[in-house]
Amino acid sequence: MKQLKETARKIKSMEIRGAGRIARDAAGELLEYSQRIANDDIDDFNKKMKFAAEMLVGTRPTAVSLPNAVRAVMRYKGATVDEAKVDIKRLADGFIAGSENAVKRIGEIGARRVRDGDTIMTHCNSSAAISIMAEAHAQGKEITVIATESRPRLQGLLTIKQLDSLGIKTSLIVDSAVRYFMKEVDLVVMGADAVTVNGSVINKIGTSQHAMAAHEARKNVIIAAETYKFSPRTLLGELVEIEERDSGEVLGREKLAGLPNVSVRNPAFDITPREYIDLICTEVGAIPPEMAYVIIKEFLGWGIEEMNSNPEFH
Ligand code: RI2
Repeated sequence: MKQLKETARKIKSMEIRGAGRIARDAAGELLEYSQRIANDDIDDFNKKMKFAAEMLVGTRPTAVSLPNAVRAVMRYKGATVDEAKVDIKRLADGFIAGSENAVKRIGEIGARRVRDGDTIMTHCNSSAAISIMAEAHAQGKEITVIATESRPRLQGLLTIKQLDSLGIKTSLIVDSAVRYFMKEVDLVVMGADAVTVNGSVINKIGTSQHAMAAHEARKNVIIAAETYKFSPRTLLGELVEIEERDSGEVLGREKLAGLPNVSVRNPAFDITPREYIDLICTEVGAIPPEMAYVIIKEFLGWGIEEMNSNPEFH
């Protein structure tokens, strides 16, 4: 229980972050938690697993990869605790390996859209988006990257360090300079925390500004997103909740003291409508955003009939 709580805390505080990593770590935690349950009573075991699943899913509301990963593991079957543990291991290991492969495959597929000499703009810190840039670079294409700081958490600094270690030339810019630099850009590549059934993309706050500026300048926008970032619940008409984080991330609490009329808003994500997205690059292929439904149904395995009869979705 202590370790479960610690993992949940780390996801909430963003020590563990990035939609893909959150999903893999949640699956890994469910596996480890299950193996630590000593009780032989299957009903009690199932109850404990459900409790752990709910705790993990409750940590961050927007990244759909998190409930999708948890759901993938919680599909386990077993008449006894031992059987259940074996099945959980199979499912969790399968999810984690599949996720790692997916990020690699997205790199290979996405790199085909990158030409030698391209300048790529990116936002925040997405391992799937970086996989595309890394693969293009590994193929010998000379690319230059423009990366935004991504306030308030400055994940852009992680991106420039990763790109630098790969030997990719990168410029860091402030978030408000996106439109200013768009004329120098050939391609915008960003990640996703969630993709809805109508092909809208939810990603780090500011993503929609990148996409709109790119659209205005007639530059292509590629979203790098594994299939488990597509949201089955949106098929039932639900909206993806946008996480609003602590205002202290923006200003620091102390700076607000003595300003009784001021508040700070801090949404972590925004929604980019599909008209501003040229391609979503998944591990099963590069698709137009209009094909999001097919991914949810065919590759995530959740059809509307199954969801209607599954209490987890209600
Ligand atoms: P990968 C991150 O969210 C960013 O919004 C990033 O674009 C997205 O997850 C996907 O990241 P946060 O955890 O899965 O920083 O591609 O809030 O690494």
